[in-house]
Amino acid sequence: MLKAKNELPEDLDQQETHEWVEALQQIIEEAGPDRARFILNKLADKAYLMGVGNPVKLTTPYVNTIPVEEEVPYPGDREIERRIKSLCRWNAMVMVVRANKYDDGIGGHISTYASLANLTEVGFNHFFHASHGDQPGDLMYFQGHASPGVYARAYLEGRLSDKHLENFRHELREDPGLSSYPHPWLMPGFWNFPTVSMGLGPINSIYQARFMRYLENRGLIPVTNRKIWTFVGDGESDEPETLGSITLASREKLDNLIWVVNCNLQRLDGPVRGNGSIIQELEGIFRGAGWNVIKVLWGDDWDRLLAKDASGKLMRRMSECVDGEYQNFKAKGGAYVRKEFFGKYPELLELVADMTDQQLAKLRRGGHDPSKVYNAYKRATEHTGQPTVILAKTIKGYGLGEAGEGRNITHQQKKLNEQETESFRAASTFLFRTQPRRPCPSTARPPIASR
Ligand SMILES: Cc1ncc(C[n+]2csc(CCOP(=O)(O)OP(=O)(O)O)c2C)c(N)n1
Repeated sequence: MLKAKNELPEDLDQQETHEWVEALQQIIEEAGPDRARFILNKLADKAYLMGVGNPVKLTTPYVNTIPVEEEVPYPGDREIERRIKSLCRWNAMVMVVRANKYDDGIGGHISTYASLANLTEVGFNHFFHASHGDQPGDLMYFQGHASPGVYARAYLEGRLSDKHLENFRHELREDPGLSSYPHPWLMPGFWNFPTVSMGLGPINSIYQARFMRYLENRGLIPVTNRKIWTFVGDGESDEPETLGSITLASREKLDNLIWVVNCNLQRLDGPVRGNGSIIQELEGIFRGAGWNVIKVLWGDDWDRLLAKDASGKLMRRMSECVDGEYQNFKAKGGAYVRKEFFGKYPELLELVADMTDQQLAKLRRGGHDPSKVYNAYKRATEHTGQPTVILAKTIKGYGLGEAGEGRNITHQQKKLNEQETESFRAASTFLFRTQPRRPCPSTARPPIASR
């Protein structure tokens, strides 16, 4: 059998390890983290000179970057926001399914937005600024094939009509339609940038942030707190354009730039890194390039387990599993998670002895937890001197249940049968239409084009 790439070395002398860790703890308690950092750097230099190689890792353990004690409470109304998000996910899904029902092969994507919904909704509700007063507004680069979700949000805001949604991917019809992917020429006043050719959004966002700094520094535009937000797919990070200019962003200290990598661990036709970890790989790359890195991997239901993890085995297990295994955990249910994830160490089985299989299956990934995402965005917007990348772990096809959560076919999903649609509805909690159909507004002048 193939050996998993993340397998950690065994601790050959636990007593000795314990003494070193205790010594470090003592330094932090008595002299603070700066002193601890100094000593660790000194040790790393010494080790290098003594032929140990470079023992310093660019990656951190496979847990959230922001400790629970440092989180702020979520400021929004979770219930209302959950309803809005559910409606967006549902409307995005039916928009694509409906288009393909009446026009077989018209295309579109369901699962990308299903994984992204929480990441964009927390942003829309709390962080993204439209232009108003002196604030020129943030600039947005969205994952292109998540466009149905952005349309669904605009529909709830009253910016798009029923006809727009019915004519998804039919913008040349007489009635107003919606372009498949973001493009400001096709939908002026709606999309800021064209993004679907993977890699072009990310690299252009760096140039955009750089150019805006250039203009600010020369007094050509006012200095504001305007941000450039870029949503990137983890598969997209393999495009040479995506990572090609990231050192420019850190060299120029572009703290007006925030990237959110939607790490659903899948690309078009399979895992992004089946036998490795895309999140850890990206963390090393971005940290090495001088970016501020924030990992959002686990939802709050894991906090209780991590707090009880006296043996450290939970963190170890989290770090040693590879992405292919994580996809299996999502696709194969709670009993499988108990056996294959927690079952590796007796201490972990004990840790979840009071939980049902259903509860285990529902343990959330960080990218689907509004509070974890809120805290990451808050940190990112307050961070100075560096660009920030948020690595958010999500599930492709979140809410699709049997129809596709964490399955490799998910990307191409455009149709759902009745049973699959019902299970999505149950997961979404709210129905597509809670109100009678509105009459469609006049189509003579699409509202989107006039904004
Ligand atoms: C340059 C380029 N090559 C291929 C495609 C076709 N394509 C659309 S989505 C996709 C996979 C995207 O995977 P990922 O970036 O991980 O995003 P996800 O949908 O999984 O969130 C591909 C290959 C494209 N849009 N652009």
